[in-house]
Amino acid sequence: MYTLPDLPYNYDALAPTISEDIMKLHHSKHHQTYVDKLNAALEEAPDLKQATLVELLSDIGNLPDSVRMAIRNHGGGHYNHSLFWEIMAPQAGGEPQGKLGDAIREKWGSFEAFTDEFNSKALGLFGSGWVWLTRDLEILAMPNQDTPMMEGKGEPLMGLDVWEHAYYLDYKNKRDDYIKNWWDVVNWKFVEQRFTQ
Ligand code: MN3
Repeated sequence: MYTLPDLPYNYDALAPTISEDIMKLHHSKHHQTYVDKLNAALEEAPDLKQATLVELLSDIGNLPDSVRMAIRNHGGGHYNHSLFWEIMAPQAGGEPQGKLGDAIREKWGSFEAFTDEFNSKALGLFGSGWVWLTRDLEILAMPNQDTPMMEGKGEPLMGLDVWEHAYYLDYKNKRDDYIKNWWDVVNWKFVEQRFTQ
């Protein structure tokens, strides 16, 4: 059975970028629901309990019809949010250093050019979804709880939740302000570890 992971910091730690109210609701209600519905889906298909979540999401097309959509949405939701909490931290932000920083500057020319492309894909995503940075340094906007794993692109390095539940209490309809401010809480040390491991 899957369980809700603890946040690696307090609910108020990311304020004012993301308020305590949003973090509580997002983690203890939204994420908990993904966990509960993923577990319920696996009760319907107990053979799948032996597989890891990464295996399930990477092979989404071959799952039984009866549970494929539930695992796509709620398994994706559980994976994505578990990662999201880890790639953020208080007193974070800035520019990535080390190999990841070098690779980003090599591909985009500057860190700013990288964030410009990421922000414009986040702003342009219609409805609910995520913007991902893949292991191959591709920026992908994907709907709902879809992940690059579902396209054979491996576990993402990082991603931004642009569902309204992630920002609406603080930012209302101003998704652009949420996206711009979010960079202040990106935990580049953690993302760099994912890149080099
Ligand atoms: Mn969310």
